[in-house]
Amino acid sequence: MPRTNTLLTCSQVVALEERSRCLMGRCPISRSRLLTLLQTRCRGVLRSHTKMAKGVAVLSSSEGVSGTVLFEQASEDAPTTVTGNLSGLKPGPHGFHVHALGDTTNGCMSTGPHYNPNGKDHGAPDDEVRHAGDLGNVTVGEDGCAKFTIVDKQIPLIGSQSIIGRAVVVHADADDLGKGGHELSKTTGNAGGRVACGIIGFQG
Ligand SMILES: [Cu+2]
Ligand SMILES: [Zn+2]
Repeated sequence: MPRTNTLLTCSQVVALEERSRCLMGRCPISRSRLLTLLQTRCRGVLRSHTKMAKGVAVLSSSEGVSGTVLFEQASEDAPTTVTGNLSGLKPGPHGFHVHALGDTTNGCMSTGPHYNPNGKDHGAPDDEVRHAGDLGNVTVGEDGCAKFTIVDKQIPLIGSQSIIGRAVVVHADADDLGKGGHELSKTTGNAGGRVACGIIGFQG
């Protein structure tokens, strides 16, 4: 039996164990036996990889903006669905991002820059070159409210690039998606002040 190695997945460990059984003359293992082994021995692990992950951010603001943003990721390889309800905003487009830090000690200013684990320039959600946290704009109606759904592949809840513990930020102005020609276009989309933010936490 190989040494337990936390870098191996459960299925890899089972496969290695079966290979060492082989060396001891109890061989060969059939494909169906290996599958049965994986299903019985790795059930908990497999389930943890396929379980729906949920997150939530409750937005608060010193400027009368409030709202809730929900995040759902069905499995590690699935995109994340973001569903939001905001109120108290001026009508029109507003930049909407995941920022790097879940720190609101100095209000939304302490949430850091856009979440950017791959060291890229600011862009639109469907651009190749973008910050992972670039979710574009949300559109606010005449009643000051926005209801939106965004599906995105760069903001996982599961895995090493998880956005849990980071923050969502709503801006005063439109995000120019990196194309406005302003000196801030390639870093923030020149989206103006941070009018509301919330820390993304796990939801049950
Ligand atoms: Cu932002
Ligand atoms: Zn950005």
